[in-house]
Amino acid sequence: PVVIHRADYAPPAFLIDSVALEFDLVPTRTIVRNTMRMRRNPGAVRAPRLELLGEQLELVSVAVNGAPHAAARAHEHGLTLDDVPDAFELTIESACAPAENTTLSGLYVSSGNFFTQCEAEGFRRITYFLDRPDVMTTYTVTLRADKTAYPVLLSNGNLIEEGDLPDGRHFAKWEDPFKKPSYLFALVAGQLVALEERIKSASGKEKLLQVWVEPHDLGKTRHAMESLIHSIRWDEERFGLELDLDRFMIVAVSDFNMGAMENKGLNVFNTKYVLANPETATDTDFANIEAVVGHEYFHNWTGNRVTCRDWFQLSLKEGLTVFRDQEFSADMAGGASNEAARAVKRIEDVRVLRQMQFAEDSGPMAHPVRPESYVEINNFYTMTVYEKGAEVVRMYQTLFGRDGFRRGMDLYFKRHDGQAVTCDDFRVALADANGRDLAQFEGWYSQAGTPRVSVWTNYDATALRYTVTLKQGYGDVAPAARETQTGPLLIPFAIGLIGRDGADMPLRLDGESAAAGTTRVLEFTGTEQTFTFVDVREEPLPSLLRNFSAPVVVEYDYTAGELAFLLAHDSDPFNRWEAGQRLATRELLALAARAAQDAPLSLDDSVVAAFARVLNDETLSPAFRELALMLPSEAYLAEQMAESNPAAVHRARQFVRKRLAAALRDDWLAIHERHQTPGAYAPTPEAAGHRGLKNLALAYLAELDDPAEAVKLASAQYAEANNMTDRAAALSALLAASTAQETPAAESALADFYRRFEKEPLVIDKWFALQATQRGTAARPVIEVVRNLMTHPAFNLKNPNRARSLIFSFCSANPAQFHAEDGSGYAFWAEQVIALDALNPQVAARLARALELWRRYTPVLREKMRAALEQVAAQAKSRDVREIVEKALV
Ligand code: HT7
Ligand code: ZN
Repeated sequence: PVVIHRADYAPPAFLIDSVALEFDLVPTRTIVRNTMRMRRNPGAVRAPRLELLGEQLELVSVAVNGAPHAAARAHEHGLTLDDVPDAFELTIESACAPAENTTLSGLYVSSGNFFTQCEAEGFRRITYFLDRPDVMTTYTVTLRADKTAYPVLLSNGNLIEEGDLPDGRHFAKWEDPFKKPSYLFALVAGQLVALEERIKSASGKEKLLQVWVEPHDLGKTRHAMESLIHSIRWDEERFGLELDLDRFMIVAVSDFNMGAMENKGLNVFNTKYVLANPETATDTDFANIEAVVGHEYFHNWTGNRVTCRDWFQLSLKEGLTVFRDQEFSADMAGGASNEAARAVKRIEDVRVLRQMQFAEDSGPMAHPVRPESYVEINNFYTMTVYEKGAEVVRMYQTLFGRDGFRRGMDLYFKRHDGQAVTCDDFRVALADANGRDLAQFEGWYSQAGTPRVSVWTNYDATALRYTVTLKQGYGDVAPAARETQTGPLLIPFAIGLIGRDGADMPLRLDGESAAAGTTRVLEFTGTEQTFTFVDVREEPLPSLLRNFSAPVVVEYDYTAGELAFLLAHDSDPFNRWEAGQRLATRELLALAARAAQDAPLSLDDSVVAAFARVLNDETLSPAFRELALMLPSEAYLAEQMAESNPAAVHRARQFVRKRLAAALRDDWLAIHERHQTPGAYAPTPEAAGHRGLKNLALAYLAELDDPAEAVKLASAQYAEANNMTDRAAALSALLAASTAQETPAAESALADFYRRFEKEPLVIDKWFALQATQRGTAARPVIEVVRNLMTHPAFNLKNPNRARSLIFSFCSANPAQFHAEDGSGYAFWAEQVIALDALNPQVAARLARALELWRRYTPVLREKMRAALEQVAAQAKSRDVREIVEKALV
């Protein structure tokens, strides 16, 4: 394979001063006329010829300064032009076939409408171009299409002209005043309607906001619009950043590879992250919509105004923008000062990071936040680039505080607005604005793998000194990742010390004149370093890495009693939750080891009691209690085992769930009753917290050996629900209960759910996903259900949301069933990766990753996984899938 290396970066040989694009939109054959004003780049080595990138295009004509150009040669990867002057106008006509484009990259048709997706390298499927992010130019776009079939014609920027053409056609001309890279280009054409709002931005300028959807979805756009307005206000207030265009559009499309795309002024969204009403969307959907609308809007400054020099710098925009959307959601949930509400969001984010990014970091796809090489860039839109990248940005804020972080952001924009820059430029701006040398911090961008911090403590009762010794290193990683690990990192390590009364102690480090604060951020820079606290009146219990101040694993030998104490008392809500997770993880891993040996399982009463205390602690928010009582996921637990054994983990986790269900039965019943949310549905964090805890109670009750009571409650909740959160939770509980005892209630609720929501694709996705993630029985393994559902008339492999709802849900979110010992899950996976590969390589490659940690499993599973991977390696055609399976098999 061709490997692209970061070290090989060279500036472009030519620049484009402006581009005019004209589209004659026809599904089977769209003609694109592209006129570029080009010149040689004075900052680059003189190139012998002009190389433009292009894929899947039919070249029609080429003209230089208006005259046909004979020295032009089209090939598989683009167009080569010899004999070009130093500055010239280049006009290229080409054709593409949007209706046949199942890759959903470039120009394609979805539900009869036209859409584009250009990030990362889709623009070259639309026209020949210097399709790289450091070539920025201004675009004028003319769209022509049949007026009846495509009444709405949209592109980036401002609408400057529109009108009718002969033969029932019409046109619209758009101009984007801002220079942008080609990956931010977009067009949309079709039968769409918009919810509109006019607002004034901070400086008093009028802005038109639109959310475009298919006509039957107009009633589901209000929440997205409100989320957009909140995002605009938040960026003005928190970062002083204003919307720069007169018009900002969001368009929803049902066929989409990812969540959404931040094209300048014309964001294109997966319908999943736009459409919501109480009947069709859950609390999680509402929260995700707010987060994704925010994320894409925030890209307008962090990504669009300041963009990436090359794709190795992807985290420059993605890590920073994820951090910004996380802070936005935290502020929306709890404001700047409600630490408990902010902690709930923090816990949710860290859960995702630890479950997904830590796993990625331990496997064959491990890479630094700023990767060194790739075969297919689409494979590097990863948890590491996004989520670990966000943690890296968060650490600047932890080190410098909110004000220091803001100073750094201001300087970053002052220096780099309108430029394509690097992660180093960002780091240097943050350092300079705060008068710091952050050279060591570069390691966070260049080193792969999850750092481990081992902690030792010692209390000297005579001298009243408490020492904390930290040692950093990495666990086992692939050799390629180990090579990147060059030296110690600067780790902001937040710590508190808790006294016997459960209260935080005031903290004074050796050498300081007085105590200050109860949480301190230690700057841990050496391989091993000791920090000494003085005036420590009694031996404290350390609260380590408060608020998860760095993306590391902390190793410290807490006793079960100490964890229970932290769970009851830590003033840091994140660490309170963390103590419960550590306690649960420890018990679950011990039980999984026993389950693997078919030994009997038991759980100490003290563990149950520790969880019962949190569950019934009314001073804690329902949302926090829900998170505290949620056990670590099966995937996370399997990953912690020396040899991953999904069946043993499942048995252990189910054992604990059943034990908690039975021991706390009365509490669960009381909670289910007490946390009802009568009246009209509102997706506020508070109401969502009540529903979350209530539905967790229902899920536990469904684990009882005799689930009759749960079935009764769930059936009533299913029938009476006025919102999707409660209805879906009830259906899920019915499915869980039917594992213990076949119940007609589950089957009839499933059938009812389908009938009710047949016309709502996003809800039917839930219907598929619920069945793919169910527990299954020996008599009816889930693979049978899934194979059967593949033949359902509503199943469609070409629609990524539908493929994800059934295939990905089974392969990635149902480990115990997917990893069946007979290898049936792997055979299914291989078939689907190969089938998807022929349609949509990006989606196929995502599915391919479900087996990448194969070496970590028990020998029986490992061998079957290897065989499946080899089968895919032998048959896959795309660069996308090949990169994943070949790296996995190395
Ligand atoms: N910047 C976008 C990333 C993206 C993408 C989006 C849709 C389809 C394919 C895509 N490839 C990459 C989304 C974001 O992070 O905001
Ligand atoms: Zn993004």
